[in-house]
Amino acid sequence: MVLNGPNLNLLGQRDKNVYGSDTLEDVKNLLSGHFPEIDFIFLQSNHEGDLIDAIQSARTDTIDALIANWGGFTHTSVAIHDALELLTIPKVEVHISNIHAREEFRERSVTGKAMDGIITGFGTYSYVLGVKAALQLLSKK
Ligand code: CA2
Repeated sequence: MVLNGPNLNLLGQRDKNVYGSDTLEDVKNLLSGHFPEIDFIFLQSNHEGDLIDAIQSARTDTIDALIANWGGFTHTSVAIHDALELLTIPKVEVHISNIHAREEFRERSVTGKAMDGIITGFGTYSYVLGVKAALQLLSKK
């Protein structure tokens, strides 16, 4: 499952200097191009509750791993953090930009404390690296 948080529906339309020109549809295609054998569930929501519902829905045998860009909720959401703590599959957080090279308020990832790891700063290729990291974690299970 690949989850995308608030404003990522606007990817490729604004702030191209920070996030590049790929749209979220391009990211989806990038993943299916790199991993044709994987059946991705790819979602975006601007609503915290919807993202929490999706995390809870991943607590089934049918979802092998979670790759997520929580958008701005990364830096604020205790509720997403708490939902993640209850999810035991591999969980990889991804960011298009390098959150450590930007404003100070982006330095801290609240959600990241409940993920297995964080990939940040490789443009939309961060998603590809996120899937590779999840596959590595699954191979060790
Ligand atoms: O670098 C990332 O992937 C972020 O998760 C993106 C979030 C930001 O709040 C995080 O600090 C880092 C913002 C997503 C907003 O997406 C936009 C896309 C196009 C234009 C404007 C915003």
